[in-house]
Amino acid sequence: MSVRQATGVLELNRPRALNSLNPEMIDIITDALADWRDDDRVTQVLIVSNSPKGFCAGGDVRHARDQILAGDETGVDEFFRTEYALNNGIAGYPKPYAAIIDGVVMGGGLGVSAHGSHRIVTDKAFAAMPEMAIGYVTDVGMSCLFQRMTGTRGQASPALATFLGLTGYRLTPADMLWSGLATHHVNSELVTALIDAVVTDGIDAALAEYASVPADKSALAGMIDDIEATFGHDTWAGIDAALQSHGNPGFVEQVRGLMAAASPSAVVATVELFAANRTVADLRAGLDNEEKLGEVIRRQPDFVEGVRAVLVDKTRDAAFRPADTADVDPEPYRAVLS
Ligand code: QUE
Repeated sequence: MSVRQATGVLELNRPRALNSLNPEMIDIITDALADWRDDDRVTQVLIVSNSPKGFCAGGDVRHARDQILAGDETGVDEFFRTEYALNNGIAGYPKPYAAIIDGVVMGGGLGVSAHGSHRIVTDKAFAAMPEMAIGYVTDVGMSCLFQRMTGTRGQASPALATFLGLTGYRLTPADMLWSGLATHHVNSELVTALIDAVVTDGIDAALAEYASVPADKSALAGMIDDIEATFGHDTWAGIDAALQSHGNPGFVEQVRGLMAAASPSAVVATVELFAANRTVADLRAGLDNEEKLGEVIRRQPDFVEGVRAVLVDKTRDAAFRPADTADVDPEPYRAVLS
């Protein structure tokens, strides 16, 4: 973290773990934003990655798993509480907050970028919320924000939001601009020049000079009719039934493929979360729902098992229990949501 002229610059720099956010990084970002909020010498904030491999892979869920295995569930609760407080602070930040995403951004990485005023993606960027594979729920405010984004499409879609959370679909730069996850696109080779221009000229002037239109069209835009026809339900049972009777087998096959490694409990819980967060008053209330549901789901075996299979052993052979969504009771999840 540094101040360059009037820009507070946050640099994610834990390349060996693809910048996954640990408690120390969350604290450093939180404290820097608090300092700069009332410092008249700082007029804007920029968050970037020092790693050529990407922006940020998510929260440090391996560490969270180790803590749970050591019996410290409440320590993990505290980590997620501070992370979600940071997400909310970014959404309400009184100064421009710009993220430059030049590679992968997932999970917690979206939490420290998507809530900002400027989400700049390069041609190398891609985004996903892959929590279903680790037995966790869509979080860091995205179960709320996804449902409210309008993008160049000009219209919010709760069905699209639920699709993104349940499938972990990888959005391309064109998908991100269309859906509203991104606000601007810049060619990857121009990132260093863009950062210098942000510092010397300000974010908006720099973007007026460097922003461009991505080469590809949004594939997600071509899927929206299928998504609206199937994912606009308040329960997994409703979505599953719509998929079973849907007239486009190619789309259904794509969805089943994307969800093949999903935790059944995580899927059922996440649909309940999206339904609850469709109507919450603000992001903070949406994060409260994620926080409460997260505390329940992290105490079920799928989280430890999913993180093991995806990130520790990397065998992708998670044995989730229950193994079928039909055997998951949504009631304990509903009970903590408001
Ligand atoms: C779901 C997640 C995460 C994930 C994969 C998922 C996540 C996370 C990482 C990750 C990726 C590469 C690393 C690393 C962590 O992957 O939160 O240390 O090198 O941090 O399916 O939520």
